[in-house]
Amino acid sequence: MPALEPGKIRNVAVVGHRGTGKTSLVEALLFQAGDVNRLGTIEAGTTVTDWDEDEHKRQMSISLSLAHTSWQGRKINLVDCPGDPSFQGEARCALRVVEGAIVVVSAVMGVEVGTSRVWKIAGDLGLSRVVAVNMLDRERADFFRALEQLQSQLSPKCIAVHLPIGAEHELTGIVDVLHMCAYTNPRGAKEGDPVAIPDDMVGLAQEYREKLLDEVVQTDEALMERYLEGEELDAHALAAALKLAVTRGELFPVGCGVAKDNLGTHALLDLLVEGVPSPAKKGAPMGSADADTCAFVFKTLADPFAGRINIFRVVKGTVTTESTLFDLRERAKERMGSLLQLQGKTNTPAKEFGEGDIGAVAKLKDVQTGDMLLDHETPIEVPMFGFPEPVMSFAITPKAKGDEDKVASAIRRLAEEDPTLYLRRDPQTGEEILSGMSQMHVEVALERAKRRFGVDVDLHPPRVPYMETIRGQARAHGRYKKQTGGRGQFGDCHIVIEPIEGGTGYEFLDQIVGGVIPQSFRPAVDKGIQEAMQQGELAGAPVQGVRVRLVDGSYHTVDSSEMAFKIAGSMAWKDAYLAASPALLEPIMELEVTVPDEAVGAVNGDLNSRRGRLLGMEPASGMTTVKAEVPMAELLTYSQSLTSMTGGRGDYAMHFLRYEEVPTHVAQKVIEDTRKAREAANA
Ligand SMILES: Nc1nc2c(ncn2[C@@H]2O[C@H](COP(=O)(O)OP(=O)(O)O)[C@@H](O)[C@H]2O)c(=O)[nH]1
Ligand SMILES: [Mg+2]
Repeated sequence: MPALEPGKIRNVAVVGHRGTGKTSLVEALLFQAGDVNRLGTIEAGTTVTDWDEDEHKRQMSISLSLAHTSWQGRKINLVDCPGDPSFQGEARCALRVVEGAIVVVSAVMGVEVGTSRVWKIAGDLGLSRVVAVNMLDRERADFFRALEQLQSQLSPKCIAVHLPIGAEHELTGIVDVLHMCAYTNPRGAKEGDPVAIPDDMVGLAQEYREKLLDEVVQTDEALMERYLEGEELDAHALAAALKLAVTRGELFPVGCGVAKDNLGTHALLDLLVEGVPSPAKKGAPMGSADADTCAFVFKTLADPFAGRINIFRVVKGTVTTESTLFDLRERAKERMGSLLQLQGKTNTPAKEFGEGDIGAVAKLKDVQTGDMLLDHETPIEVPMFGFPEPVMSFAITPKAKGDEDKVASAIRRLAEEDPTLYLRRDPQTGEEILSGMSQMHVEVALERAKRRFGVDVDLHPPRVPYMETIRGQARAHGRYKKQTGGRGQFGDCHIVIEPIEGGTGYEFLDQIVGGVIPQSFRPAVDKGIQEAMQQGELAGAPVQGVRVRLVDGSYHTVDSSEMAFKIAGSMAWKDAYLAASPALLEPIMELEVTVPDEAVGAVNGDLNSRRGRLLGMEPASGMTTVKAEVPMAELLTYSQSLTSMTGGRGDYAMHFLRYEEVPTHVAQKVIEDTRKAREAANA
């Protein structure tokens, strides 16, 4: 079978707030189109796209997962994305390679933090968006209230194309106002052919069809003329105009249903085919490459059986099992010999993937997420994912001593699969720091490391990387003298230390006149001071922002040595440092918290108690973003607090701003704690 033409493909990411039914919806779409015979459930762990052990255990999606189906002769690639902010890196990967997104919202909850977040990302990428209002069967579900929220909070151009018949437990089906028909099949069964709209729904259906028409014709002048001349527009003409408007991001069709019971999937599949652009219509999402064949790897996964699998989107040309492509990052050639078609965890061998299609390949050596594969070696621009910065950091230590290297290499492998996971060694505290999007994110990664690579680690809050500096000037004398028979030791120096404007760095000025210390020993003084500065006298933190002037000293022709001057330097340093008003510095973070309006008071009060300084607040339709500067030391456990203050509806990001002096009463405690820890270590 030859590769599909791009016009016959739809690439759609299924995104939204967590728990809105995305995975259930993908399952239902596959069921409706005949790809699975039984509707799997989250509870039983039997869905196609939540196939991972961790996903079953937590009953939520953790990794993006690929599925595909065919409807009206089109191949629809569905990328089921996790909604939890911990795993938003996955959704960002998926959104890079699709033309369209189904944004799933709950008919009970309406627009949530995760909805707004992903709406914005998809909008920035210029993606066509369809909204699916799910869970119409739940108590307090209200399609029309959700619709209003979509219009006021996301875009006034969210326009209903499907309507519920009844509500909550009296829901009996849905109406498709694009085709003016209805679906009223029994719960959980496959939806059959459309039926006539029930009598008591005809009026409402007509009202919404008019609204739809009004919106659509506004985007198309020719159609507008025909419409104003009183011409009856058929579903075909309407769909064509709708698709154009959706492609250009001028309209956002809103459908509805009950994913868990396979209600609304027939009309939604129709909408994906008729209303969402194909790769041919929209052009490659990552720009065009000056190559005949080009594929972009947007996810690497470690399959327990097939080994490493890379999921890619064909940007240009056709990728076949005969293709040998060049990896731009690795600057190495790879043969695409083991192409796979993925359906959740099930993979079947494939011969080729045409332009615009999404496929997978096993057995590549070094290819990873974010790589571009080309048929020639000329560099081209590779799109950036724009991953969010990690917000939670933990210090990790292996449970078994001596496992450090094994742990680091296991976690590095995981980080290749998940670019929102970072492992680094803090040069200051010496700790291995693992950072991610949340505590859960880091914990999931460690569970995987344990299962796959057999490494077991403990997590601790990381130590805050304090710094020390001086506020004043001081002069001190350091003299090291040991003359007890045989060759002795003699070093003697006078130094002046003072703050450097700007508060960073270190300078050493040699101001010795008349050779009172020979040239050859002066660097030793510098060295001794620099070593001593690694552990400041206040809290054992490195000292920065100091200029040292070596101004005077003396020496002994026989007993002086580099070692003696090093020690003399460090002795002078200690005295000078304590006399120069030393100060403790802490990292200050810029924090951006997005919460429902009603939680703003609690969040601000809490930030206040964390020594935060409010920078501003930006309300945006029901959600407010609070910006503040907060010391890192106060944010080590922020995510748990935010979750409890907002019932899980809050979202935050932070990044390092600068170092600042720790207020006296707090500094005293840090200094005291350090002293106790040192004593305990020495005891
Ligand atoms: N009542 C009801 N429950 C649903 C519906 N769709 C999904 N669920 C349930 O909602 C929960 C979250 O579903 P899931 O598909 O994992 O949501 P996701 O996080 O968006 O992928 C699960 O317990 C599902 O069984 C629906 O239409 N109605
Ligand atoms: Mg899911």
